[in-house]
Amino acid sequence: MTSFAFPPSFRFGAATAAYQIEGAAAEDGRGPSIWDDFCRTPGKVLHGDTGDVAVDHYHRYADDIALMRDLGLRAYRFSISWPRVQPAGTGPLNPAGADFYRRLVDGLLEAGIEPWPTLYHWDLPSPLEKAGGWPERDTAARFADYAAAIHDVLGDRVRNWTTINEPWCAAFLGYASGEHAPGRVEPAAALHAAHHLLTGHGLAVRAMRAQRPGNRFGAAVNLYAVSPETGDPADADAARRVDGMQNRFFLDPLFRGRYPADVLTDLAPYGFDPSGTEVAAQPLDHLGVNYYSRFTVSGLPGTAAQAVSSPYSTLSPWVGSESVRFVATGRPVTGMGWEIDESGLLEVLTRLHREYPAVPLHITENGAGYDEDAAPGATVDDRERIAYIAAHLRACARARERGVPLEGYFVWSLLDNFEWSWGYSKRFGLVRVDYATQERTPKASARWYADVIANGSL
Ligand code: IFM
Repeated sequence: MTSFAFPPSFRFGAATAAYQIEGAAAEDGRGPSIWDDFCRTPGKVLHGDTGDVAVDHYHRYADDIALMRDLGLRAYRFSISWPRVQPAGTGPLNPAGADFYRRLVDGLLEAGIEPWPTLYHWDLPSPLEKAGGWPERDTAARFADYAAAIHDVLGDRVRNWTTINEPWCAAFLGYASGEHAPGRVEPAAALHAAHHLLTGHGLAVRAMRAQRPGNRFGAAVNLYAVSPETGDPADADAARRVDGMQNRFFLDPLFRGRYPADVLTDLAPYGFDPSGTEVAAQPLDHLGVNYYSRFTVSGLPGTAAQAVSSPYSTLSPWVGSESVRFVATGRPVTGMGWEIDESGLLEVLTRLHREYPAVPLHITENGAGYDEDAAPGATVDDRERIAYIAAHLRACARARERGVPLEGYFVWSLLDNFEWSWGYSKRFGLVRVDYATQERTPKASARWYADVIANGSL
C-alpha cells in the first residue's frame, strides 16, 4: 500500500525569486533590470504594479527566515538579483548587493535551512538588454562572468547552485510573445535568446566548477505533460511540436548537447543557428523541475483556450507552432486558469527518468495561485491550495516508488508576491502578505505543510 512517506533527507522547501519579493529596487547600488523597465511601460503589467517595494524582503529577510524556521523548512530556494550584485551586468560586484546575499545565506545556515540559490530568474540588467539582450551571444558570456563572481563570494557556504530558471519563459514570453520583459516580439531572436540561456548555463557551470569542483550545479526548467486532444494525426503533431519546444528544446541540449532533430526541422524557416550547443551539456549534479499543469493541444481548427501568461496575451510564444490550439478539457483550474493535473507531474518525472541520464531531481516549483482576499491579519483557509500541493506531493511519492531519484520539493511560493504581468492580483504564498502593511500571516496551507514536513508523510 502507498504510504506517501519521504525519507528524512528529503528537501522540503519553498521558493521565491528576487524581483518578486525583494523590493528595495533603488537601494544600495542596485541597477535597473528589464523588469523595472517593463513595469513602467503602460499596458504591460496589471494595474501598473511594479517590484519597487514588492514584499520588502530586502529589509525583512531576517523575519522571513524566522518564519521559514517556524514552518520547519529544510531548504529555501531564492534567486540572486544580477542587477543588485552587478548593476551594469558587467564589471566589479557591488559590495552592498553581494553582502545582502551573504547575510541571507548566513541567516539561513544559522537557522538550519539549506540555501538553494538560482542565479537568473528573469531580471536581466538593463544595460545588457540595451546591448541586445539574450539574443546576443555575448550575454551568455556576461552571465558566466557574473555567476563566477558571485559564486566566488558565496561558494564556500552554498553547495548547491541553480543557473537559470525557466528559460522557456525568459526566451519565449520575453522575446516572442512580448508578454514578459523585455517585451520584444521577435520570434527568431527568441530562439537565439533560448540558445544563449542554455549556452550561458553551460559556460556558468564550467566557470563555477573550475572554482570549486566540490559544489553541485544544475538548472531549473518548466516542464509540462503534453497530450493530443484526439487521435487525429494533426493533434499528435501538435503535441509533438509543443513537447518539442517546451520540454525537449531544453532537456536535449542540457543532457545531450544538441537540439532534437524534429524541432530543428520545425524551426528551419526562422534561420535558427544552433552552433555551440555542446557547451550546454556540462555534467549536471541536479535538475530542477518546475511543474504546474498539463497542456492538451490540437492541430485541428476549433476554439483556443484562454491565454494565461499575461492578462494582455494576444500573440503566440510558440515559435514555429503558432497555429497549435490549446484546449480546455474541463478539469478544475487554479486562479491562473491552469488545469490541475497531478498525473502530469508523475508522467513528467517518469519520462525524465526513462529518456534522460539519471541525475538527482528536485521539484523546484509547484503551487497554486488564486485571487484570495482576507481581512488584515486573518488566516486564509486555502483548502484548494492544500489539495493541490497534497495531490502533487502524492505524485512525487509515487515517482520515488518507481525509482525516480527525486530528492526534494519546493512549494511556489513561500510568500504572496509580484506575479509578473499579473502584478499583485494573484497570490501563490503559503504565507499571506498584506501589501499595505507588509504583515505576514501563515495561511492554513503553511500550517498543513509544516505538519507534512514534521511527519515526513501525507
Ligand atoms: O511566479 C512564477 C515564477 O516566477 C516562475 N514560475 C511560475 C510562477 C507562477 O507563475
